Amino acid sequence: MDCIFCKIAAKEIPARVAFENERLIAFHDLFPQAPLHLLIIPKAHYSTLNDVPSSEASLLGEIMDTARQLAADHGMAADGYRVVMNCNKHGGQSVDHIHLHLLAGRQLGWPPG
Ligand code: DGP
Repeated sequence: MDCIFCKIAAKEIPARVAFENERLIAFHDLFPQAPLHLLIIPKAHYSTLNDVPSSEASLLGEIMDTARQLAADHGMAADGYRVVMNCNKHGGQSVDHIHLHLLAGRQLGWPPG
């Protein structure tokens, strides 16, 4: 499959990996929008959030829990952080493999553009 994030998960293309287990991998975004900008992805390919069956809700929970843990590991929990998963065109999704953005380390604006 010609998916850049599958290739990162398979170590076929390099990334700055921050965390990995059997189901997930987290790595630094190539175009960081904050001092800490990680992407947490499942190793299994799901194109968008719409494609994740409810039977895999625990995987979504694990992605969120990993983001929380990584924020804490980087000393960002108390000051705070943002988690975002874009979906399809109106959501601004540009890579068709689900990924949770973890942004931290500066005051983030709201609402997003
Ligand atoms: P989104 O717009 O939500 O689909 O975010 C995709 C993010 O992926 C974007 O912030 C840039 C990042 N990205 C795109 N290609 C690569 C890559 O090859 N390596 C890494 N580390 N990040 C990438």
